Amino acid sequence: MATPSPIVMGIVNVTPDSFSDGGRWLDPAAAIAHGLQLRDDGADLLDVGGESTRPGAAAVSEEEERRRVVPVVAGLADAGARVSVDTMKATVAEAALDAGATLVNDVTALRDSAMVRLVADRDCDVCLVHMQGDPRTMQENPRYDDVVADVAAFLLERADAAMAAGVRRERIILDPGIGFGKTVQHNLELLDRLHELVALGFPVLVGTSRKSFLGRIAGRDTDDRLPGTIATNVLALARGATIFRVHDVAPVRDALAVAAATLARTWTPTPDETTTTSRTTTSTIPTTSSTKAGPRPSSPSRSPDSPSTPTTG
Ligand code: HH2
Repeated sequence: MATPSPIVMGIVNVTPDSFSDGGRWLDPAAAIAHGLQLRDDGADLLDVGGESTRPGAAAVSEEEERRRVVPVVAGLADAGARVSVDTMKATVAEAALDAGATLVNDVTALRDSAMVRLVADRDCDVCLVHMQGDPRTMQENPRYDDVVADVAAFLLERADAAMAAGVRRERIILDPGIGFGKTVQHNLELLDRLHELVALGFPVLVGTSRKSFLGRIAGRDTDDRLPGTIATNVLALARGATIFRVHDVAPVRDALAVAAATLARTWTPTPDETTTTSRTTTSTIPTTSSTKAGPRPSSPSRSPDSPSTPTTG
């Protein structure tokens, strides 16, 4: 099975309280400069959010969220960047689409009927994210029968509902919602069996960047979770994920390019090398589709006392 080349989504949080970079890009000019830096670092897409989804984050009014997000979306879109808006509110999504966003990233998977209508009417891309509960309560003892089967059933049901409301199939992206109502064990299970979600037939987005389960495993604080972020994104690529939502674009982009070349067993020399070598290649990384994904070796059985405490972030 072939999957498209990795698409890197750079995170632009215009919030005072996001779990890893809250307050750093609250000023619109700083947020736009940061987004453009991420684009220069290799982001294909910039995800602008004005409300933190971390457990315990303060609720944000529609007006305040629009005030944070719209100038940044407009500034990035005017500079030619491809922009998505990370919001649960239809009015914010609408204002962001008006300002130039082309993708709605909704961690509630279009729970609000106004959001479904908006996405169908505007014929924009949409990311449907799995979350158990809501951001305030989601980490309070999350439970599943089989986390992968439960998440797959939910995402398929939401995709069907969206299509029934007029959203075109090719507009839909699925996301298992790493950290959204999941224990460490749930996150690991979802990542290791990600190919089961890829098999649903929609592009899959993963968001592991700097999340707390990486810190729990490696014993690292938020700022020191890049190695775990890279490891999980590379593993997700090998299982067929297409879009990678990250804070640290440049290193993840490099890791994904090398991983994709390895999986495809082919690569494209940089322009410098083209002038000094006569090497020929059969595909372009990252713009062609040749990554191998799909069935993978069976994993070792988990010990019954694996970490299962709910995590945040
Ligand atoms: N994770 C976060 C926010 N939005 N969207 C998708 N599609 N997938 C994710 O995994 C995802 C997401 C949380 O990360 P971050 O934006 O860095 O933090 P915060 O919600 O605190 O702003």
